[in-house]
Amino acid sequence: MKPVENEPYEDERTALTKEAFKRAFLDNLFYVQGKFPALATQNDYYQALACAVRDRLLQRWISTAAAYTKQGSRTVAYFSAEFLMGPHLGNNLINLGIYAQVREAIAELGLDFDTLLRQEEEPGLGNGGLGRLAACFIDSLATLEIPSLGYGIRYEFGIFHQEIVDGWQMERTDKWLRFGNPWEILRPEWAVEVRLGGHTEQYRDEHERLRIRWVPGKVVVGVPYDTPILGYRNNTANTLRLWKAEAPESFDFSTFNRGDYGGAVRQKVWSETLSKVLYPNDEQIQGKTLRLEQQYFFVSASLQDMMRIMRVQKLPLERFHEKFAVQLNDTHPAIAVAELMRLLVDEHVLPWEQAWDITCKTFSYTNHTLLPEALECWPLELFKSVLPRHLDIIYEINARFLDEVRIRFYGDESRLVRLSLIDENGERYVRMAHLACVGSHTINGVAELHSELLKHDVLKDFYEMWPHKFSNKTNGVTPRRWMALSNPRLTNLLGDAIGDAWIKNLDELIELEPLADDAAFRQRWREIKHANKVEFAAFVKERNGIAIDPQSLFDVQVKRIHEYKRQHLNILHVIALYHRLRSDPNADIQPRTFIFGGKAAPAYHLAKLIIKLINSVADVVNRDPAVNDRLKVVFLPNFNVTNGQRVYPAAELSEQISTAGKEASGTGNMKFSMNGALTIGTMDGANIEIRQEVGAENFFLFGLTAEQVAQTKARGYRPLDHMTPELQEVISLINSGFFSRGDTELFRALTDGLLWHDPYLVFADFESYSECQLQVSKAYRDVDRWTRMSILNTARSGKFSSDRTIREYGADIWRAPSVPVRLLSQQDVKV
Ligand code: Z15
Repeated sequence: MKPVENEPYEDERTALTKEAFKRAFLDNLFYVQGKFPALATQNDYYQALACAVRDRLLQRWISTAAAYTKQGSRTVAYFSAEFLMGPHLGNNLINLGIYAQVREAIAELGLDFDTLLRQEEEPGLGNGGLGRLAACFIDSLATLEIPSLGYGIRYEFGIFHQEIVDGWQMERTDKWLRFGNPWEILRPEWAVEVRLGGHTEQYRDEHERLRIRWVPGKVVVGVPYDTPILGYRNNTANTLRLWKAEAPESFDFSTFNRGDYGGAVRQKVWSETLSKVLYPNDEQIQGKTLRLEQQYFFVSASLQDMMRIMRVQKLPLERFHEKFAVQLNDTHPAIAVAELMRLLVDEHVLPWEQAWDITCKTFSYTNHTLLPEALECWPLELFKSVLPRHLDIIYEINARFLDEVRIRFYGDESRLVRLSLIDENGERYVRMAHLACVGSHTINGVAELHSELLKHDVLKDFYEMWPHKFSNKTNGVTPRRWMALSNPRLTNLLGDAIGDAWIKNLDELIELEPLADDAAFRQRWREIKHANKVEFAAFVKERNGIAIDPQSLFDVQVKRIHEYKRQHLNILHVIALYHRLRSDPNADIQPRTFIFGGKAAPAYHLAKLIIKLINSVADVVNRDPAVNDRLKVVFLPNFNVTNGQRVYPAAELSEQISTAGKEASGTGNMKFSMNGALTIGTMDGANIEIRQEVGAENFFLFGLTAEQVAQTKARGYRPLDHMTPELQEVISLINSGFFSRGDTELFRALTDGLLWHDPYLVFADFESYSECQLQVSKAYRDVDRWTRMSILNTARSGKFSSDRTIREYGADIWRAPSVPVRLLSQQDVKV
């Protein structure tokens, strides 16, 4: 097939007009779903609509493939164990620029567009910030027209579905593929084999060269499933390529021939477990063999796929690093360093030095956390049993690396111990962050403070070795999903006020600044926030059965539940307010609705107990007529991308209250701010940069700084030094069983932790937080002041577009020029 050089032709099938859409929709209902209206379900209608949109994606996808094949330029490969995409339909309509037309077309067919949108099960193939960042990045890569591939795992079950039963989190499996997935295309012709386990042996090849042969214990096949990723209103459709694990046919054949049918079936079942389920931990590793196998599986499949692309484009493997820039999203894909070495040295017989040069020029590593429990280390024996050849390769990388260290730092034995890829203090481990650092030409953190702490703390020795490798790339989020799609009322107002160039160039929001002083504009701004709150209140009523007052301040903390994020600090303050109101029924308190949402890792008992406490407080407060006209507490079950899209537009106060120095960046903080919520937050992660941008007077700051946290700990933190009478009342109320029907022990693990050994310094920050919350209430009562602050938050949030982040990666790390795409039609492509 060859693209023909002529002007684009509007295909009848893929035109963007309302009429073409209606036709396509009815066509798909008949020929794809095989239903007629009397029998069709809402899901059939959704599928029919999705397929109509998909045709438009495919046209852009083919056009993009043609442009990239012709240009042959550098391609970014984003390696990530997680892609938390959220629903595709609405986003694709936004990026095609046809959301309004399609909405009308569906309405004219007598259907409810929002009901159809709600049919889509979101692909929840990630845990939280890290997976969602990957999704924002591939959106921005496509919008900036940078050739790129996202590589990951097509988990059959994504992040679990959270239900709340009697206040406790319950997990249900996420059967997101139940009704099929219209956004993916299976590419069985590009399947690859991945080996695992077994042992290695030496042999001499036909040229009498000494080589290593890896005799695997088992083999799986990786089958790619592709999802086209559209840019915003351009012709680019990049690819998200996710691998499903299957059994190789030859394998069950041989077992079957030996008469062992049961064995063949077990082999098949085992193979498929590799891509069966996402590990539901955010920022804490479990050290399970299957997890290492998953990581290696997708990394090996992806590197082999990239080598196939080189072959197709007739490029020699010596130029791998010129063709591809690979970004490692945390250490989860860091085994890629050893795998690329294996492929180049063992399979393609390149000399070690040349292979190492290619490898180091290919990879870049992003670190996302400073928490010690999140730094991946694999027990040596486990590692060896899964990847015997890679362990030898890592030993060789390490030996050469430590030789370099020895010369650079003459006589510094302890530095060798600290830098080694193998941790030998007691049980031996492979340190994945060290492998990533040694095998990458750049290393970055995800916010200014985080990158500084990396250089001077966690990766200090690497920084002293290679200062030039380090840089900061502050995170961002896509304004397409997090504003244009999720906040249509705001998008309309912005369109009237400043046009819609901001969707592609978020810095243009600065044009709003003067309007903060325009009373009529402020009025419209408030009306929009209010309408969003009314809509959200209806949703809460439906989901939780709780009536919340849209006149009250909507105070929101949504994110994974973790002690370092300090949801317990928030709920302690809620209890303090409750106590104040019960002690003085006439206390003049700003009415508030406290909204919480987030999942706890299933084995993280304390996080689950925090959820139980929030729900227990909610049960008491919401039923108590003495306060429930002024205080409400809501725990929104199953916080995910879809629910995020509902909550950010309605939020007025954004809770970003992590212990300073613990939250690498945060990205929810950005979504709130661009949607006009004010932040109450610590000097942590990107909060610092948000405050810098929006102005200290438009941000509610409290708490210890990272430096003060470190000092407090160095001196020996004693929670009781920070006890106040009010805090004492709060803890006593919990321990008295007031929120647990008289059970005085239920929350003991939580309160004892806070009282005796709290690494997150909740008590140390409690007073500062309570005081700051008083300032929030005061500001809220000055309606014009608050509105002005809100407008300025949106106006000054331009920096936090992931387009800016990706431009920085592009300029400083990848050096992959953009390649604009000319739209082809079917007429342009001849077989
Ligand atoms: C995760 O979601 C993050 C870091 C991790 O190391 C893991 Cl395993 C998961 C988050 C950070 O906590 C958050 O601060 C950051 O904004 C996000 O990654 C994206 O960089």
